Amino acid sequence: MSLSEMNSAESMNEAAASRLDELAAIEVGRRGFLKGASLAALGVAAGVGLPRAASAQAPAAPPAAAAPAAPAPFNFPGKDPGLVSLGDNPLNVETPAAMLDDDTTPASKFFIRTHGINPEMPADPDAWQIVIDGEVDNPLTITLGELKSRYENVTYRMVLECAGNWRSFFVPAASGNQWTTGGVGCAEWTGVRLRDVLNDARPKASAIYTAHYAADRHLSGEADRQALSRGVPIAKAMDEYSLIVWAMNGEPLPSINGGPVRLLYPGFPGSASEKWIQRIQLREVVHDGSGMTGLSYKLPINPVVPGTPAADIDPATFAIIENMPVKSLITSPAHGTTISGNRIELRGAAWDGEDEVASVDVSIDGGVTWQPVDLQAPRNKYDWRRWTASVEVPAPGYYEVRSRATDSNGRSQSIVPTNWNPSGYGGNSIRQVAVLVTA
Ligand SMILES: Nc1nc2c(c(=O)[nH]1)N[C@H]1C(S)=C(S)[C@@H](COP(=O)(O)O)O[C@H]1N2
Ligand SMILES: [Mo]
Repeated sequence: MSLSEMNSAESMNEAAASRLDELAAIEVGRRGFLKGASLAALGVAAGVGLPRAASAQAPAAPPAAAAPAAPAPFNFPGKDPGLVSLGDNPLNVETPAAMLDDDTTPASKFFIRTHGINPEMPADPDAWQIVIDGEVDNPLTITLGELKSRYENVTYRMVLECAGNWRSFFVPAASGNQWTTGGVGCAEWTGVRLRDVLNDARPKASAIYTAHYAADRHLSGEADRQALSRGVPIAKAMDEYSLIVWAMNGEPLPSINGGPVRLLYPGFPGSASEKWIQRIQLREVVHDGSGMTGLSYKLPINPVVPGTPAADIDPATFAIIENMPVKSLITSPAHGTTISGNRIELRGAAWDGEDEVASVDVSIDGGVTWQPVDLQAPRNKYDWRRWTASVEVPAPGYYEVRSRATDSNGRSQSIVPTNWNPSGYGGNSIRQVAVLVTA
């Protein structure tokens, strides 16, 4: 064997080991749900709990000498211990793809994104007050109890997704919480249309933007500083799906997800959906609160060189994100599952911002060939579309299964992370799960 042959044989073995390592990492790393002894039989090191194990773009980490402990179970009242915390202060928690397998995401599995010091649930939620003021002829103060009884109550199942979801796949790394794919959920939200309430306040013609103020405090503890105070164009506030909500899946909205009452602007970055809402001011200018300035929640108008420091970028060359990109996930089987037989039964979800999911395709050969899935109808606009597919595998072995959604405008998910930006917003590159098929 020549030296070059030896080298390539060696690197192939290394690659195979890393791939299987990724499988093992997920199988035993996340709370030890070991599915079978087959990987151990293959001599795969267990428990390399890489948070980025699902990233095909990131180089796989070399096998660890000693298996690190599995991440501690997430411990929060009402939340599933299988959620993965990205940080405690502020608290940010994501949902592994295999835990997004329910048609409607239960509150217990719904991700958490906070910026500051979170308020507690008041003793009497219905006494919670919301002020509508600013560019209106009739400023209002309304309690949650009045909201419930005065306006038509509506329920829609809609996706809420953090603009930084998928951030961890950017190369070079973008700054912020390293969300993999779990900064998203799709729940049934009950509330009233924001426009019904705003119309009672009689917006002036000069009102072009909302400004949201909430009960959470800035991490600094400074009393007047908002943890997050974003807004949306008035047209979005007047959209029939823009809501003030107090219930999630028919239950009172959990405090950590904004209870007793929050805004919900589906299709927009999650940050617009202010939790613990206390005041909605209408403004004659684009709001400039916390999370509206600099490069926050903005994307480059023209592509920037990956790795450009934020300090070197003029915010005027970036635009506020108003539409989330099309995405899909495989929610079953879990990444790293071993199955037997000659078919892989897949389940997943696909969703979009302001546009609609038109089709989803899956591939087991790295995108050489694709086949369509069975796509369920959305219940309403902004709902995700659940899908299933039964994929035949030609032979036992190792497979990476990918899904790719395409929207009504013909836009699809990117092959690799694209439109790099320092804060890592807007990533929607094709994801995959690894599956080991035994005879
Ligand atoms: N008051 C307040 N509202 C907020 C936030 C916050 O930190 N404070 N985070 C926002 C962001 S960035 C997102 S993605 C969503 C997350 O909602 P969730 O925690 O219910 O999943 O809430 C938004 N609303
Ligand atoms: Mo977010």
